[in-house]
Amino acid sequence: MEENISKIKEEALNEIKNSEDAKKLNDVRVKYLGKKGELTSILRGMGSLSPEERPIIGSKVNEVRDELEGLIKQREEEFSKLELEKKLKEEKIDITLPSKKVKRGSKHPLNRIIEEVEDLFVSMGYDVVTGPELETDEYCFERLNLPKGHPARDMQDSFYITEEYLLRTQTSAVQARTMMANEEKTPIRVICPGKTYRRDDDATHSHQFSQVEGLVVDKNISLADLKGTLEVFVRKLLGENLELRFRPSYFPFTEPSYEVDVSCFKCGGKGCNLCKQTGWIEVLGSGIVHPNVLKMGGYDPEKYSGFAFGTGLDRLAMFKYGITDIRLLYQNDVRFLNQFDRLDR
Ligand code: 2NL
Repeated sequence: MEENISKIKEEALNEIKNSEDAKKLNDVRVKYLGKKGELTSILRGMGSLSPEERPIIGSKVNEVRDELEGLIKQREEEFSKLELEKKLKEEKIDITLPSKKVKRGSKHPLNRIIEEVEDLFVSMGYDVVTGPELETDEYCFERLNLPKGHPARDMQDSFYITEEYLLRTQTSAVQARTMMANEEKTPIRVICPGKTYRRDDDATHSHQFSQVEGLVVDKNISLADLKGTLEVFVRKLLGENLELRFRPSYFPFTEPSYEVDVSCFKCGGKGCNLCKQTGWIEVLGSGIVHPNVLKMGGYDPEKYSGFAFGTGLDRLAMFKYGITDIRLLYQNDVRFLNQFDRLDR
């Protein structure tokens, strides 16, 4: 019996030594020390031994079991240490590697222009006012001296939702609302930036575009105020050395009306492809507010006068940043937008 125990011990020691991994080692444990293991069955069979043999065999088995358990534990620790080393090697992080670049957004060119225009007019004492994009026929046309049947309110050009409602074709409705809302009829100095809608879509026209309009109403407002203000506006935004040219024109809401040209900022007025060889580029529409518009806004045209202007922010952004297709401003292609991130730094 004792020989048998020694033989089991030798075998077990060998197997423990030769087990290649934690799983094999566990198999060895089960084989010798488990419930049905070889050493355990000797203990179970103790009943058949003589009373003298029992304590001797019992203590021998316990001794071998303790020794095997100790060795298994030691081997287990070796395995887990190896495992950890392997993991550390495989999952090593090189903290000296350069980090992944954090992608930063950039300000959209249109928002740059809008903010610049707003800052400029706020510095001259104007308020920035916004209003709804879905407008009524009354505020979009009627109150701007465009009665029903007027050729400028051609159905082909506007997005009508119902007979009464349409997507605003210009932001003038906001100024009309501003005049109405001013119950004390005090002087007005506002700019109204925002999205506007028209039914076209090509390289220079988008069905949705952005405008800013301005309105000043006060006593004794004259053409000199209009010219001086627009000169400051254009020169601050596009270049201090630019010349302005006021060309008589027609708008239903102003009388007299002027289109404002600026000397070509590409060729300086000599003539190039941008100014179509004329030396001038049209940038603004403007005029002295029509008495009918003042009257409908609740202002007495005998006491008050005003000037107004409007310009396309898309066009201004295109000029300022050399963009040739207006649709680029609305497609939000990151390859396009990325080009503006450097301008902040
Ligand atoms: C243009 C021309 C213009 C106005 C807009 C206006 C508004 C009121 C009264 C009088 Cl409430 N006028 N707005 C006046 C002249 C021209 O816009 O070319 N826009 C893109």
